[in-house]
Amino acid sequence: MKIASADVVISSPGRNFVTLVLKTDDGLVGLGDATVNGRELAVASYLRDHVAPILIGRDAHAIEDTWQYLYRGAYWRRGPITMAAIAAVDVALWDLKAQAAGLPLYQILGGRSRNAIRAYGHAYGTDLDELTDSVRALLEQGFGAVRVQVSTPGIGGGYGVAEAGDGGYEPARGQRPVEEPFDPGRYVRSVPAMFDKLRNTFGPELDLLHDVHHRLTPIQAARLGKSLEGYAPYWLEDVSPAENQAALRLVRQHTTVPLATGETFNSVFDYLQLFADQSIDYVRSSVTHAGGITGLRRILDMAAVGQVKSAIHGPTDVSPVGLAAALHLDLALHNFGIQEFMQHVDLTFEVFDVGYSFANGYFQPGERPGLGVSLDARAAERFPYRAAYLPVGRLLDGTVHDW
Ligand code: KDG
Ligand code: MG
Repeated sequence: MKIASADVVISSPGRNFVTLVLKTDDGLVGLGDATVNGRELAVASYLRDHVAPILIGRDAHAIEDTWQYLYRGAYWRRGPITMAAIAAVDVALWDLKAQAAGLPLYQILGGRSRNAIRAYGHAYGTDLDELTDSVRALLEQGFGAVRVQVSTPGIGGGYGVAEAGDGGYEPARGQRPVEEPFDPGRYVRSVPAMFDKLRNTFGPELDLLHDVHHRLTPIQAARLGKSLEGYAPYWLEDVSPAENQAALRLVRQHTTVPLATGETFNSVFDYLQLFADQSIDYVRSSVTHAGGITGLRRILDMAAVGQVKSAIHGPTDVSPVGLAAALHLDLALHNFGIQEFMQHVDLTFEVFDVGYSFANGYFQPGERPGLGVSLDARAAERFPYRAAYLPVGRLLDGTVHDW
């Protein structure tokens, strides 16, 4: 089974996606997600101009060899664009291998380790009443774990919160980055009030997650963690800028609140210190941004040694192809924790036909051979690329802030 063609499809059914389409000489089609939010065209060029030409004629079964060939062979290792491109090739090859075997991908990855995949949804509000209604709506869909974000009083907006009339939260919005104000002091004071309201309303059973989105210094994060312990959060995510791994050691020394990080990481090397120090509980990398199934499995096997669990990144900027890959891995992994589910809009499914399903808080990857996802190239043409950028945070004095 040889790779006969490699094409890149950029489409925007609701938001931008970059999809690699690999075809084999015996007529199979494999898909990989290469979407890097706000930098889509860079990874599309990397694939089209530098990777596609050297894939043609290669053995489609040689997944590990192709991963190493692209990773080591480029000389310039790691980085979000390189690793998303490698991820797309890797996932498309796993898709092909499983289709060639006539099996759903999770079977090739070792088979089922659990009956179903527990997922958390996103709730948000511009105030606590709106947030409470949003949590209630997710409970009605069967979620037992919910990420909760609320606007900071006196500041407004905020990470993970849609303004009225936005039609749902989408982090990349704007032909230029939207600039959003942030005040760490007010924010750190407001989060315990949010947890207090939600625990009083929904009781102790509901798993509540909160994403700080890299915005605190280590000591601010430590104080936030301590102030939330009585509310038993499921986790605090990305409490401080993720590239400073030592920061999390400091946070860990001060609080027993579980910590999650890694959605911006792309390699096992990003986690070395975190694992050695035992300073995190959950790995947040996506299949799409961490070198595919091959790259992410390397990270998660290392995580397992320290009882660290998976929490694969699943925002809307991970396409249905990237989400399907995550679900097959989730079902097969032993150290699975939870899967993020930020729901794609209906328009997205005019381009992607998916075999996975969600009911009562749990996913199934489905039994179709391979990933179980197909792409309608004709439909994709109806949704051309639209520039959309992630927001930039600014402190109240105008300084650009971590976001
Ligand atoms: O592209 C950025 C998004 O993926 C990010 O804002 C989502 O933080 C995020 C999450 O936890 O899903
Ligand atoms: Mg996050």
